[in-house]
Amino acid sequence: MVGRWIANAEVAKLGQRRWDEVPVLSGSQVQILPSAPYFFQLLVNILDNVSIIRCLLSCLPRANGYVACSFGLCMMGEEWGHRKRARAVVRGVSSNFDQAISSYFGTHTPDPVSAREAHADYVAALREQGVEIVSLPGLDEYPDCTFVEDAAVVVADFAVIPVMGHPTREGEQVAIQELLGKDLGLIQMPEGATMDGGDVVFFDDCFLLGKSTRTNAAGIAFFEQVVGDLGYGTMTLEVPDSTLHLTTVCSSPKPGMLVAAEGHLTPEQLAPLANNGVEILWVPNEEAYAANLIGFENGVVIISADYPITKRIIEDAGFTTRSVDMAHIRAADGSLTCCSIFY
Ligand code: CIR
Repeated sequence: MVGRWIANAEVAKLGQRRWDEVPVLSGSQVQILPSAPYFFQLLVNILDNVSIIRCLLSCLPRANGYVACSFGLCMMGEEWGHRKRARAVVRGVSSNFDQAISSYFGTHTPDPVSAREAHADYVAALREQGVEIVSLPGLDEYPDCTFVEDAAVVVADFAVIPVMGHPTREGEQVAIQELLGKDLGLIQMPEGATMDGGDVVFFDDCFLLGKSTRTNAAGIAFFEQVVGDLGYGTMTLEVPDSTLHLTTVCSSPKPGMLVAAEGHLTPEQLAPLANNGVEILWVPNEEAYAANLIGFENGVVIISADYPITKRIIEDAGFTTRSVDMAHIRAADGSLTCCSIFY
């Protein structure tokens, strides 16, 4: 049934009227959905109208001009149940990692050998937390392939396959799509829309979405509709051009809590969340890179090594930290969350 909701989302985006003609990707195949019974069509229409109202409300102008919120988003709680930590897709470092794109945090030429060592420790840190690792081989022809987060976004039992925002990275998605398609339904973003998974922060009942140089308005609109039909809210944040992705400077160590980097995001932008009871830990601009971390239900947070202020902030908040030296991953603008897709 849920798959049909997704089909309906695509109908609206693609301008098609016959919902049973909409292709939904599953594995490497395209399936044509069967006709729906009348009562289900009725239900879909009602949901559609709810979606339209939500959409209209999200278009209301905001005083600070930065934030657009979906209606009814983010019932913040301490509930871990929505977060997936059982398995993670990771991918080896390309032998051509020295040609990876590096325009933000990267300050020196990426080195494949050192990056492989860092990646191995990263994978070890995930395994220590009981995560089952599903590892794909690195690809010579895709220097950035280790940053799998950008290639797919898991939403409940589905994976949204975005049109990635940098053209050199497009082919990275093929193997990831095939792999995730074995366990999840696949939803392909239409051409014209762009999004990198790095612009999506899952926050339990809602998704925080970064509008960035990689993620455009159409990408956000498509994603909003897909997750809205699955019962999630969204909140869009303007990512400054000085910042690659939203996850680069914002992550969530546990439900109800965000870590954000000063100088990249502002308290005004996050005020709708803070006003809703979300606790926000700010890390100073000079440690902005460390705002990207991975939390686990047992209170362990994987953090990047050598950011002492952030380490103290996280530990003072009651977490136990596990540091990974990310310097050689950072050289290609990659952070902790970029190297995995949890599902
Ligand atoms: C890129 O520019 O696409 C890669 N060099 C870095 C991608 C990092 N991914 C992420 O923040 N999610």
